[in-house]
Amino acid sequence: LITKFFHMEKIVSRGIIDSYFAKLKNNLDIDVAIVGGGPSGLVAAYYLAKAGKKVALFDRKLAPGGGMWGGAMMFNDIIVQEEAMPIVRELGVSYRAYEQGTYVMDSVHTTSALIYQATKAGATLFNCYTVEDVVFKNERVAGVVVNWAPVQREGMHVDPLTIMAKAVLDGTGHDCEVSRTVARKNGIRLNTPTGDVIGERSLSVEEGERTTVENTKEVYPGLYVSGMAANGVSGSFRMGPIFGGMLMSGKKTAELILEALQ
Ligand code: 48F
Repeated sequence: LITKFFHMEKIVSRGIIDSYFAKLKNNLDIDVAIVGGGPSGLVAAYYLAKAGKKVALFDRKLAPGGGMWGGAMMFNDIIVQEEAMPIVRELGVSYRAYEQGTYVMDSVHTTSALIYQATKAGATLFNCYTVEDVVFKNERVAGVVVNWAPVQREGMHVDPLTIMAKAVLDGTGHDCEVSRTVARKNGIRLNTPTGDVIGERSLSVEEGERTTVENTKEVYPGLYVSGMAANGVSGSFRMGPIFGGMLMSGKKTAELILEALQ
């Protein structure tokens, strides 16, 4: 019995290390690197993986899902409008019709469904990773520079690694972290009215929802924005706990990237 348990411990450790490093090696050169596992990033990951692309999603949190887990003020329900319901239905999320073409769903159920469907479609999820920079090649964004989130949080001086990708998606939410990093480099102009990250405006539901989808685009060769990052980059409104725009933005990004990769 003692021998059996001794061997089990070795198998557990070796199994995890073998599997994890094979997964990491298999994702060093991919089609799409998604930064941020909020609703828009997860939906983009789902549609890109479903279309057969090699997709990895990086999120600095232990539990990806971004700002959707907590609903509003930790009241764990969200609202989605009719326009986005085809996505909700495709992802198999349970919902209840509410008023005037809106639907209510449990935020924890919805977030976990998005994570499940994205990974089941074939996207690989790397949690506890911070994307601290991008790789530049031939005047294009050509990959992401990654480090352990705790390394960054502790301020440790540890160099990162790189993941090469044909397209990079900034789905980092309100902070627009990847786009800000790119815009800071000398001589770079983003595809926005000022050439820079403009920063989000105050809350306006209809306006914010509409512009989230409109602002979903390639902001620099190889770099796309979705969700709240799309609105932050282009200077549009936030919208609070209505999530249809986030889902539609994720789907639109996937379509734009698929078109570009063809
Ligand atoms: O903010 P977030 O949920 O992204 P989103 O898809 O959705 C926005 C809504 O949740 C909500 C809203 C709708 O009413 O306004 O805010 O735009 O998720 C962003 C994710 O990105 C991760 C972060 O941990 C979060 O899970 N993230 C941010 N910066 C980095 C990052 C980074 N540099 N590296 C890795 N992950």
